[in-house]
Amino acid sequence: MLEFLRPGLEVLQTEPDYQRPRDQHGLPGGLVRLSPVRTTVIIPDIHARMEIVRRVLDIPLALSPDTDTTTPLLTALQQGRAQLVCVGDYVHAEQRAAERWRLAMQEFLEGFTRHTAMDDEMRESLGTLQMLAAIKTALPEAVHLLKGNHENIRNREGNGNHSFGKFAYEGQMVADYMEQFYPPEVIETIDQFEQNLPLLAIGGSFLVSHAEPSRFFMPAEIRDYRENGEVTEGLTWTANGDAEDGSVAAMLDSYISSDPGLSSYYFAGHRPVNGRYGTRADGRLIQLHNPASGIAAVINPDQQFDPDQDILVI
Ligand SMILES: [Mn+2]
Repeated sequence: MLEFLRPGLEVLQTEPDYQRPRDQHGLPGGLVRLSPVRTTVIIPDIHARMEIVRRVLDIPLALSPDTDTTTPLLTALQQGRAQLVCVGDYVHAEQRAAERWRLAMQEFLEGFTRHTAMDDEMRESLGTLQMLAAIKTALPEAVHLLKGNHENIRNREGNGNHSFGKFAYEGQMVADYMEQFYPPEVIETIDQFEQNLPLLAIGGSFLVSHAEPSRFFMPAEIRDYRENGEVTEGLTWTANGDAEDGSVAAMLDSYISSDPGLSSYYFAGHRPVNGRYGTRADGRLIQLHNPASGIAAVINPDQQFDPDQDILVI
């Protein structure tokens, strides 16, 4: 874990100001400015599905509209022609592992004297983090990992984080498991990695955050997110129906100055949808997280994004 997470953390802590404007203490802030000329691929909640990370890198992109040839995403990232934005929630298997969480819960209650179910969960969760840290380290300016509400290895309460429990006491079980089986240095490095993830990506005609924005946030508030837990909470935890009316429209109108012919969209994960996507906020918020399949949104610069064509099952 340290071999992958330490370099990943180093990259996050030293992101250039043009891409992640620094906060008042000189640390990379909560905003990511994406390249307006690259094709963007947005990946919703991965939730410990390591195979999704592998499949993402193979997504075929049609980078030249005049030919039929496609370029795999990994190649396009390496060539500086594409950028990848992951919306967070890298850890904690969901419904697919409900039975395993039930078994792991029993192991937790017995103090992990047995821990085979939990070992499997942790292999997938930590494995996913490891893969993403490796990709971020290899391609720092082309890959952007946003923070989700599950990125909370110590299961802390406060500064925008909450303890998590859905199929079991996932947050507490992971925190206890880490304390029992990993040295403090590993936990600290993962914690720091998570706390250094940004919250909002700004593209030419779109915005991306983990959850629907709970209200309008000014750029300076998001830049200074480390000091204001309400910003982290408001961009990572918002449930359907909990955002202030007009928050998505206000964000898009304020952050995006696209050409008047193009409609702008706000992309988020967090709340599950059926099929490839769901919409809220008068169709301006596109929700991408389908726990049962791999989803990717592909946005070509200077082309109108069409949810029915440009959201893929991978
Ligand atoms: Mn979430």
